[in-house]
Amino acid sequence: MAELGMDLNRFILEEERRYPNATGSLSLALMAIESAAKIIAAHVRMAGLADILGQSGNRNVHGEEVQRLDLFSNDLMVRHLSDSGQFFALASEEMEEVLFPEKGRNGKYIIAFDPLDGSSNIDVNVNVGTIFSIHKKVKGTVEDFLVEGSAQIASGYILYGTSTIFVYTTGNGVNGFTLDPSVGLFLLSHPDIKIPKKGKIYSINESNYHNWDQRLQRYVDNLKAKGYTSRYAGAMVADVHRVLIKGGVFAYPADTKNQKGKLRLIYEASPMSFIIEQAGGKATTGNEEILKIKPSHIHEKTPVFLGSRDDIEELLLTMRGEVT
Ligand code: P6P
Repeated sequence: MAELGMDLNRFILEEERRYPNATGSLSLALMAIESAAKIIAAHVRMAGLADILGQSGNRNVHGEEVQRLDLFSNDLMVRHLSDSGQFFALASEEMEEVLFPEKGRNGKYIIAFDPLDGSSNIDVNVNVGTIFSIHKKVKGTVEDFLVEGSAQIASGYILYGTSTIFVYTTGNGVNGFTLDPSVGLFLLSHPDIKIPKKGKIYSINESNYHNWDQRLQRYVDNLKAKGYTSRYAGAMVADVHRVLIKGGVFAYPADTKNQKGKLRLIYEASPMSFIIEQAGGKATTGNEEILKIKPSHIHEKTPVFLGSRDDIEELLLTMRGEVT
């Protein structure tokens, strides 16, 4: 059993030892993400001083204004993941096409990531995060990304907040590691995370209320009547981490403005759903399990409802008209 304070690298290696046939490739893959995360954390902490605030003048595939720290974080992730040699292909929110790094030609894995999720929070010093999803390389083409989220080998996120926490799963539960900047190590702070069966928090952008399906409006109205409180940071990593720790529900639904919602499946919804389900929660589009969706392209969007089992089950009953 891992003890509190164990550093992430030792934890990764101890997990590897549980698999006699492990080659160490996944360990090296995770450690490459860890290294990039430490550097991103240092730059996020310095964002106000390092003159890398403000708009880069670029726009990403979704036409969204790209912050310079987004570009920096994406370039850093690409460099560390490529240099590790463990990844045959990289897909990123900030890159229109999949990248096949020269050094990764023998890589066993592929990785999809959002290098700096919630980047609109950068300039106002509110939480941002990095999200990653690791799959096996199969055909060695873009199609390797177009598989169900349930096939993920590992997924996780790094939340750059009051402290920096690295949360991940390889399908054997969820563990969280908090960065001790004085020694530059992620230390086990949240062993074997389990999401509360039911919460008292809902996290959704209510400015879209009038664009929602009326059954969703009814669900949220009922939560208020039951005394749930609203919390919304506008960064998926921060809002989902809160639900993971305290319970409740996070939602980014489809609406009349966004027919498929706003969040991207392979590098936002799918990795976060894997974490939530590994911690005992549920993740759905409102019609199907998120981890069962087979994407048709790497930037595909999906509605997202995830969180405590009882809360999501009640949401599903309401959306199906079985609860009024
Ligand atoms: P809205 C951040 O831009 C993001 O992609 C997610 O991190 C977050 O959950 C969502 O968009 C916030 O969107 O429309 O509420 O600002």
